[in-house]
Amino acid sequence: MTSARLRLLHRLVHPSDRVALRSGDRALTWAAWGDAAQRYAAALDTSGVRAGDRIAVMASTSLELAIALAGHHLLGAIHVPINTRYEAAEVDHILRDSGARWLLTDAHGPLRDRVDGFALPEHVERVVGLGGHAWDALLSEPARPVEGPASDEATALLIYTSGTTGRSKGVALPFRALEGGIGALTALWAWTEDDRLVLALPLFHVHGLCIGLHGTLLTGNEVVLLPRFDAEEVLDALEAGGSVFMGVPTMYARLVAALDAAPARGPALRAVRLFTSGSAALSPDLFDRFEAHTGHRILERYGMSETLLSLSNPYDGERRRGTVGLPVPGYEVRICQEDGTPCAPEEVGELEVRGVGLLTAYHGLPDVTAASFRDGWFRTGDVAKQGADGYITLLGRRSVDILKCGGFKISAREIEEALEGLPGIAELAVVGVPDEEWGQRIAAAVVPELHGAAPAEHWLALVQERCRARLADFKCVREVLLLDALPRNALGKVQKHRIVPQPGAASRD
Ligand code: MLC
Ligand code: AMP
Repeated sequence: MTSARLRLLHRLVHPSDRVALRSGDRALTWAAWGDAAQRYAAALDTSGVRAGDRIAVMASTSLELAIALAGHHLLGAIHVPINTRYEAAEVDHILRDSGARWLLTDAHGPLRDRVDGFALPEHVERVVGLGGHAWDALLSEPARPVEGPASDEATALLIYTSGTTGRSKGVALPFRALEGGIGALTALWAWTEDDRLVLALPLFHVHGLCIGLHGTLLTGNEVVLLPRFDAEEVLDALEAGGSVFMGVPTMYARLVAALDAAPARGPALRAVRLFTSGSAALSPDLFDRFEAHTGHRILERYGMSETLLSLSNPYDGERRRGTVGLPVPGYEVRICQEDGTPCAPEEVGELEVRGVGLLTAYHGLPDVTAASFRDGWFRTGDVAKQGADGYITLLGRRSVDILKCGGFKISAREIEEALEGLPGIAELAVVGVPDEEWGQRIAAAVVPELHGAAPAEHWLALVQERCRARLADFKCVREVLLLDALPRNALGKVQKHRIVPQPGAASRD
């Protein structure tokens, strides 16, 4: 019996001359991907990096990033992706918490300039620019077999995700989850070697990284890597022979806007085999408008960094708009009341998941890990209901402190902490306002010390200046709601659900 890790990587060690990856006008065959990854893994080994050591990767999408990922898996070094939009404090936390030994980044350009401005913790021994001189030197090492971990429970990825507290947590995903969970999903979606995936998702979250690159490793399809999402470029790549596209709803909103502007492009997309959506709720309106343009019913599915993809609409059966479908093979789900009693059909409760794709632990947080499970079931924090026919509908999150903007998970508490101590502000609470394009828009409810002292624009400018200095751009407050006091319950707890305007309601100022 081979291990999950070897099954995940088998196409790299028994390679072919078919194209695996494309980026701009460059292409890499399976043979070239496998050779480069083996050279890099050998060079890591020679440098003293061992299985279980952490390598942080804060780098733009590129062929080199895919080589690095595969090299890490060959050796069993843990790949720690970092959002390329993060600022110094956010990166510092991940580097320290993971204890990363190396940091891979871009060889040059704006991201590299930003990284060069960071003060790195001492345990980061090397910073390597992908595609630069140091990288070339590593890849000049002759390929040789390196011994990776045999256990399916060895950690392959440490993915940082926001929680209800300010600090992000590292989700340890083992080879078992990647091979089993993603393998089941790609089989369900009938991915084959003949598919060409158009991948414009970032490669630091499970949506782009795990389904996109690990799905490709398992299936042997071709990937067109796009460095960023641009609706026109995605349409071009699909028209040029792409067969699968995966996106977050904000991307579909932009694709529909592009098709509204150029409806003649819609029929060409009928040749595409599959469109999937996830990471945030796809509105029924968007689903319908996309179908009207292209004839495609988007396959919506549900996942989490901690569980990978546990629910999916069927590939062959009915793709029901507004639902996330049925359990992926290898997963079980249940919906429970607060005390753990299973809900009846149509009754609303918390979604719990168990199965092949689950994390082993939150890195270094045994108590938090234990508290996230109930009787072996992972508590997702998502609120859902299940119809009598099994289809599951998501209704939101238990915590108002977790926001999703453009598919990025954001902690309201982290933003509140960054905004502490601003002059003239007595109280402040961060909330998500429903937004058609972004899912949620970040707003700050502000109670000034002196009422009427300044208009909302003043507070917005103040708050945004602080956001820009301390947080990634996508966590920036977009709107200020001026209040006389924050609504509180009898115990003094802020009741954010009383602040958030409902869809269609006028925003307050
Ligand atoms: C940004 N803008 C906003 C905004 N966010 N305006 C209003 N509300 C918001 N929330 C503004 C910016 O200030 C900017 O304005 C302009 O919109 C463009 O913003 P941007 O952030 O630069 O856009 P872009 O780079 O195009 O990013 C959009 C996106 C990106 C959809 C491509 O958000 C993205 O890549 N999302 C994917 C995230 C992802 O992969 N999630 C998966 C998590 S895994 P200006 O004026 O500055 O130009 C997971 C599990 C699972 O969830 O199930 O998959
Ligand atoms: P992340 O922690 O970034 O992996 O985000 C996981 C969260 O994204 C889930 O807990 C859900 O709240 C949300 N999510 C993922 N897919 C969907 C979907 N199809 N519909 C609604 N929310 C989703």
